[in-house]
Amino acid sequence: MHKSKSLSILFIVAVFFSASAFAKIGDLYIDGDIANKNNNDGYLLTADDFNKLKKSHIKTTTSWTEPGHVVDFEGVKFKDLLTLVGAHGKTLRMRALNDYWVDIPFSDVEQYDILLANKMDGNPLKVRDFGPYFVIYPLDEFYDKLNSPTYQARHIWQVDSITVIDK
Ligand SMILES: Nc1nc2c(c(=O)[nH]1)N[C@H]1C(S)=C(S)[C@@H](COP(=O)(O)O)O[C@H]1N2
Ligand SMILES: [Mo]
Repeated sequence: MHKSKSLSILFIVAVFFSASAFAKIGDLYIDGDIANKNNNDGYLLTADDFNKLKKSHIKTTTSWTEPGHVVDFEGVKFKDLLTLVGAHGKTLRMRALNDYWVDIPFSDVEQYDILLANKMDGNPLKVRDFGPYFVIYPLDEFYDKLNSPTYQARHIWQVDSITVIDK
């Protein structure tokens, strides 16, 4: 093999490995007031890691999906996620790929047992349909309490990071 050719292969391999050090779609980064860390100051869950966690479901209609169709959302309950990272705090600052962010109080985790969904009717959520992660409340079950702009705004989709805040 020519030296220049093997050098260019080496270059491509180097670029590939360095690119893998950057965040990928489906990576979920949790930081802030957490006891368990696996990546600098935070906990990095790749899409594969997420898929290995215990799955839960919320079945509900939403104002973003087909009217009248009860969607089967699958994902990981916040309770389980917060246990995994050893979260201690009062607020979850949720951020999305599009730089939208919203605060969700821990009391919602207790009261509504909310879900970080990555599947809808069995299909993985793509970025174009709310993926990689979409916060879901049991909207039909608590319609009177949750049918408000405050809770609509907490239904953040395209989630990619969470900061646990102790205030
Ligand atoms: N990723 C992301 N999620 C988001 C938003 C956003 O801009 N980006 N807007 C929030 C707000 S403020 C509301 S009221 C609802 C809006 O949903 P709609 O744009 O379908 O009406 O989604 C919430 N989730
Ligand atoms: Mo909103």
